[in-house]
Amino acid sequence: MPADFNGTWNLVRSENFEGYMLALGIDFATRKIAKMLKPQKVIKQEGDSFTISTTSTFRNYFVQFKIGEEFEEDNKGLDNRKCKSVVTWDNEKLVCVQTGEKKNRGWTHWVEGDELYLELRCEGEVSTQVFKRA
Ligand code: 1AG
Repeated sequence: MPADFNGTWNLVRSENFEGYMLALGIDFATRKIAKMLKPQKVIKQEGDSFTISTTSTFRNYFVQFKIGEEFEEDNKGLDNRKCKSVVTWDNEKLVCVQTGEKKNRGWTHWVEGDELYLELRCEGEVSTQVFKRA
């Protein structure tokens, strides 16, 4: 029985988002704004189909996928690079591999109690974001 990610989640803390953004080549001014943000995620899960919308006062990001089906991801409003992405289950965790110009790029989502975790990876950098149910 896979984990239930459905719901509205608010960022409560994050680690090394700066390092992750540096690995993606995000400019200084954008990093200064981005690291102050408290984004909200709304996740809709129906079986193996997901939509994840991340909103903030600065930028918004929307991604839609089915487990195991590769899709073109354009990271619009983030680093604007295109990737071929695929999300799979690793037990109760959602694991996304984002193949493109940047090595070792991807993310993992999991739920622990009332918290949603997002680990973001790019090259040698790992950032962790923690969200709580709204
Ligand atoms: C995300 O992906 C994407 C949203 O959660 C934020 C995560 C990383 C940001 C990526 C690169 C930084 C580039 C520019 C910074 C500018 C704005 C930050 C905006 C943050 C709110 C959108 C995982 C997601 C699954 O696909 O949850």
